[in-house]
Amino acid sequence: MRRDMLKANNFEEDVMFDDVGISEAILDSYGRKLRECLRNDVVVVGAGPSGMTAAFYLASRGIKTTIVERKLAPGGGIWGGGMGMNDVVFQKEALPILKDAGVRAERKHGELYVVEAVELAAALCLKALHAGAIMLNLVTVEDLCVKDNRVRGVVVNRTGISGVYHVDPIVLEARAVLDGTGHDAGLVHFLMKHKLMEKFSAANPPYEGPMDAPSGERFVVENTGEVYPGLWLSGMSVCSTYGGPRMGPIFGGMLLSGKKAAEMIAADLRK
Ligand code: 48F
Repeated sequence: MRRDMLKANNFEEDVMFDDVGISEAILDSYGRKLRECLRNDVVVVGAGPSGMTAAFYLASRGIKTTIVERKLAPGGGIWGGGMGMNDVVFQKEALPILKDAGVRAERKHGELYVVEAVELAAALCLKALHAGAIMLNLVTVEDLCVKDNRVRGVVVNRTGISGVYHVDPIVLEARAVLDGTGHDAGLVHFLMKHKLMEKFSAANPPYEGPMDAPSGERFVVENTGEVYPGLWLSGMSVCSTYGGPRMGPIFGGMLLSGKKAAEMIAADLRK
């Protein structure tokens, strides 16, 4: 019967798929993928430079890692470089990570290297996926699971539904959750709203400091770590949480912070 239908649609006889078959392939594959993401070692929230770097190094160690990204395209703040000029800058300390990711860096000004933003976003994403991380894009983390004073997973909903319709979310369990949500420090805000981070309140929310690239680059790496049992920070969420300076389109600190977060989480999971 299916063959008759294909003929009726003027397909060649050896074409063995139809329109519903395409949908079935997606449902079967996505269903398996989503089920796989229900129980994780690590959920990385945010597919920006720090989150994808962390996911790459975590998955490379065989750690079961899911990346949740609310937007359609992973990459966060990488794509537009500085003011829409799609190049980004690195300091030499980040070169080994660029090498691991297979990204080309051109020496430019003194100690600074310039990298094509689009190449960087694409490479970090591909590396994380090929290392074994699973990416759920178009999925928004709208809360955290906390039990016995420890973060134990994330509460997710489909972007477009989240915050718009009264539709309940589902949960992805994790032994560690990484807040790679960038300037938002979104997961820290969830803990603040639940009054689980006493130093913050609605009147005194976490917020990043003004621009100072050299200090910000140091700050972000130094302060990468666990902010609450089970919740880790990388990238701009570090500065946003602890009031560190922002740094604009220099990305070494983001990658170094992502790698450091991966190493710290891996060590913690081994305990
Ligand atoms: O902002 P973003 O690129 O974070 P990052 O890794 O890097 C910061 C730099 O891009 C740049 C900078 C460098 O000097 O200052 O800004 O710290 O990426 C954060 C990602 O998290 C996603 C968001 O869409 C973005 O892609 N995100 C934010 N909140 C959520 C989220 C959420 N609640 N659920 C899922 N994804």
